[in-house]
Amino acid sequence: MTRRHPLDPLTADEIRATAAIVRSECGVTDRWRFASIDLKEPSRGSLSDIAQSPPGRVAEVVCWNRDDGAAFKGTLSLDSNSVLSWERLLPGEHPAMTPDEFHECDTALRNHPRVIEALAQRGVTDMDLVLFDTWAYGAELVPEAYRGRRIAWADVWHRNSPESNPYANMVSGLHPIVDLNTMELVELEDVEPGPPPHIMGEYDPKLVPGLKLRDDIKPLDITQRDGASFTLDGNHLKWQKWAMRLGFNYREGLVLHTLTYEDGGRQRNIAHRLSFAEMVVPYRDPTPDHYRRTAFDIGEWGLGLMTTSLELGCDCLGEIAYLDAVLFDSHGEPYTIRNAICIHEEDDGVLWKHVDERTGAETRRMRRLVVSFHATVANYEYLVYWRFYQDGNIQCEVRATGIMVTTPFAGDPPPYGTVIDDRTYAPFHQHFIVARLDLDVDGERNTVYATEAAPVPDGRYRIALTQRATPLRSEREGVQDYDWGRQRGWKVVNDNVTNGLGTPVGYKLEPGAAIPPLLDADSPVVRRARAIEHTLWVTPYAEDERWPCGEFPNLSADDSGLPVWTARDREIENTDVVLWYVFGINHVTRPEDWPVMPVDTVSFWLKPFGFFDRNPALDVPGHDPAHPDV
Ligand SMILES: [Cu+2]
Repeated sequence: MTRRHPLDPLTADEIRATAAIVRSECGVTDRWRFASIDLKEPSRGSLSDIAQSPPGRVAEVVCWNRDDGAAFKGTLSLDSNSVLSWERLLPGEHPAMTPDEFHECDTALRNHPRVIEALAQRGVTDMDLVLFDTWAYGAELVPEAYRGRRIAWADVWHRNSPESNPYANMVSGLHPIVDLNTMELVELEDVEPGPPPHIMGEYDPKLVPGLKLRDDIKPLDITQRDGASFTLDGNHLKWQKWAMRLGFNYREGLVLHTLTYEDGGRQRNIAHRLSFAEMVVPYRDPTPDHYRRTAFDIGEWGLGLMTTSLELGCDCLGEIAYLDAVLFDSHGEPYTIRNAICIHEEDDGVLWKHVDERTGAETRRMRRLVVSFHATVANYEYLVYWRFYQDGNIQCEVRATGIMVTTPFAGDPPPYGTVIDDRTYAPFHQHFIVARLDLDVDGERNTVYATEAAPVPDGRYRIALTQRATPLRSEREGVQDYDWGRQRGWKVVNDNVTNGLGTPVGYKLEPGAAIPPLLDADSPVVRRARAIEHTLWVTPYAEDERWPCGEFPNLSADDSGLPVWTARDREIENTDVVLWYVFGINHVTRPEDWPVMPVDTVSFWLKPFGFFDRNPALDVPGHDPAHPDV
């Protein structure tokens, strides 16, 4: 059996042991709930000699007492079964939402006489067809009487039939407000709706009237008769010259650790850790059904907890390796998400090519390694793909799909969305993702340079174009925005290491899918998510700085992450830098996104820039070396 590595996620036994320690040592009873149980990753220093002195296994836990709301964060040694720290959360800090509460809230509401009555008034009497979709809040929008409590609000949806799409029919104007600790309905907003629209919101072929499936598609098989070219040893993944360690946690989902590329016999460092640290989805519609609707899918709900099992032939084609993920429920019991992470290779067209008049064509096909996971956050799905290429490129792609939030309207359509069906519109919204990129280009000491095109205005031909690279020396300088006019990008450079040409080695962040907030700086959403106000932030590595909108965005009023850390204006030159890259989708909803959205795809790239001396993919063979006759 493969020996566990200090960065491997907690096992089911370790999750059980963590819950048992806090029960026996901290007075945690059955009335308590767990919002998180996670590995406290060992410090990078302690990873240097794990064979001689492996770092201890430490778990980090957030849990709270449902009786009085008191919430605590603890760290626990799994080697000595002891409590290392146990601290109460500050006022205003609330543990993240849990899937168990989502389900309990649904059960409480579907059995509540006032809710049953309100639905009956609207002609909805079969409660089996109703779905209650609980959302988290910003503190400022919680009705004053309930502030400080663990309050959530809900949408109500209903299915036309037992297997039809619940998100096809919003019960507009009906919004329960619930205390999640007591599951008490504290308020029921009930605004009389207009007449229901006649819409077709089904995507399951058997429910789509008159749908004829295409019959002109022949099989396309992906086969690798000798198997895949990667090896997976526990969580350690090797493919051609790339090597990395795969991690997974409740909040970020997939994490990539210790990413290296082999070059001339040397394992060269590129990144220490890559992950998604936050996702902020504000709906830009101030009407009663939507004004509260801002999701922090990572900080409030957890991309890991929302991760769904992948299926061969549908989600991934070819020779696939899967990794399961082990998570916890709110009672501290472990469970497994089967096939949570998919690893496979893909053909990606031409890698490089030239046709010489005399010698003919030299063409190389490109192969890429893809590491992916899919999260379903209620109506929406996020498909996350990290891709590694033979030329040293790294692409991070996100595909948004699933079902849009839609609402019926009476009279003129509201200006905050697109009409997508009979008297029904889909509100505009944005998906901001904050990628946390802890790069280590040939070592820890790196400097980020903003690079810009700099045309020379005078000169004989008025054609000169130069490139300007400005080092970002402090956190204030590290706050950067996308600039199309100057083709701004960011190069992460190790000034202490030069390539064969004598220039410092670097990797460049190419800013794909950068979107502006388009929000007033004083809006409650921005106050909770200052991180989305800029395209890039750069901080010096600090172990406890992981959550750009704060550790506890649930019911938050202010962003206690990036804006607070960077206010110190620490030096970021020639040090272990962390880049926080904000990208996403400004989702101007389309009729074609209904009733299920074809994927909306966005990505950014990390590309070697002087990391190598020349094209590192010259050594890619022109044909399959195992089958030269092919
Ligand atoms: Cu969207």
